[in-house]
Amino acid sequence: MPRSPAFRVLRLTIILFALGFLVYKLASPKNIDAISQVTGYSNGRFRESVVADSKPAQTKDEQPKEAPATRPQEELKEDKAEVKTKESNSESKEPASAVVVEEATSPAPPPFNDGVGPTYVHANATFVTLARNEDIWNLVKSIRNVEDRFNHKYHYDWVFLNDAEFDDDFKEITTALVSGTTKYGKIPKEHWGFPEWIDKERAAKTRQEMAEKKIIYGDSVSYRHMCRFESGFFYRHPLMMEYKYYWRVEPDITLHCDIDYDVFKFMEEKQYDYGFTLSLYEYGDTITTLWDSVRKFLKAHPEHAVKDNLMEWLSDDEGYSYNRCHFWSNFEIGNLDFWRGKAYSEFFDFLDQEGGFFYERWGDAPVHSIGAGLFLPKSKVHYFDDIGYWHVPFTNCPTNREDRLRLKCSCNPRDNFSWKGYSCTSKYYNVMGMEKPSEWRTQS
Ligand SMILES: Nc1nc2c(ncn2[C@@H]2O[C@H](COP(=O)(O)OP(=O)(O)OP(=O)(O)O)[C@@H](O)[C@H]2O)c(=O)[nH]1
Ligand SMILES: [Mg+2]
Repeated sequence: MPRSPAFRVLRLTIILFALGFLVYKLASPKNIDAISQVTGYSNGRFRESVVADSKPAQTKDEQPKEAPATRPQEELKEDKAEVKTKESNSESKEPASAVVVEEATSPAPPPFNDGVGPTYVHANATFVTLARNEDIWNLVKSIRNVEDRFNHKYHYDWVFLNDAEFDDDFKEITTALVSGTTKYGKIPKEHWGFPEWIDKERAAKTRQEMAEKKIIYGDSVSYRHMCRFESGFFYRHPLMMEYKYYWRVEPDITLHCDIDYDVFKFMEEKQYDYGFTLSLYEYGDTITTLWDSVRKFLKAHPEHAVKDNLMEWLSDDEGYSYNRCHFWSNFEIGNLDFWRGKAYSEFFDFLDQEGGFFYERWGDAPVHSIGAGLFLPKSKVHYFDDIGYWHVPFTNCPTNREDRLRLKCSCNPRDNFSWKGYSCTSKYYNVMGMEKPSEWRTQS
């Protein structure tokens, strides 16, 4: 359809106006920015240069020390209020679970941090254990007890002795458990065997008779070597020669209470030479002639029996006979120099010649007890009422409740053997002239 010239002019004008408006809109700064963000291109330069030109993120150190002077006071007040709120949140409004998580994820404390410091002056002391390789799993229990209740704070050494070579397993396990240095020694043949003067046939006959009488360990050769070694040789093994004090530990014992002081330094400071936890009467059939030999020795060496000794504890008739009281030697804390001294050395050599370790079954407990009881003043022998101790079948449990609670004891005071009729501890208190702990009667 033909159009008039006026209509054509109007249509052209409208198109030009619409195009002009579109160009104006697209050319506004806002749209240029939007386009550059999408394309990465802006004002003829790639966005990298835009980023490089922009101010880098502020680090903590670069933060302005003071608020700009131009900032309104209200704004500053608001900031301070926000900090305060955060602080008070962390102090009092933090949920309890957050605190627990923080504790659980904090690094573990260094080992032995409750122990003595590097400048602590130790006593010259060691633990000592006689054991076979196969004793290892009964022994770990003892070591764990001693470490947990005492030695994790002090790290005293531990000497292990054996009539055979210790195997690698024994050494690795015990070294891992002991917090001090461990040492392993083989017992020389002369200290573990029949001495040349022993009539082996007579010894075998004794064993046979004791087996028939069902005397415990009566038929055992190795038990006799053990008793002889503990009586006269453990303290002169080369590994023991560098020490002054020892604590004997056997497999399968329990320590019932914390020991909150250094027992070796205690022995040193108080000048004690022998410490025990349990005492009792020896099995008579194992020591039939022991006291006869003791009397023979005392007659030959009257100079060795000291004044104010424990003869009254060992004998009820001024030395005529032995009442069989002895300290139970599976636990001992003592001074090695006493065993190495002239009196006890001569005493042991005499008994060894007598042959009772093999012709009877003399135990190291009565031999040690008679030696300590006669050649030490009684003031040098100490009863550790506070050391909770168990070796099958007897328990020493601190007598007074106050001590049991303070030392976190796990023993039942009713099991305390020390005030029972078959114990010699009550007699020890009488002979020492000491007052018994207040609760002793309730445990007798
Ligand atoms: N190397 C070695 N050690 C031994 C031998 N016999 C015993 N022992 C150790 O000597 C100590 C005393 O032996 P035990 O068998 O405990 O004797 P006991 O305490 O009288 O008797 P138990 O009631 O059995 O404990 C322990 O430390 C034993 O590990 C042995 O033949 N060789
Ligand atoms: Mg034992």
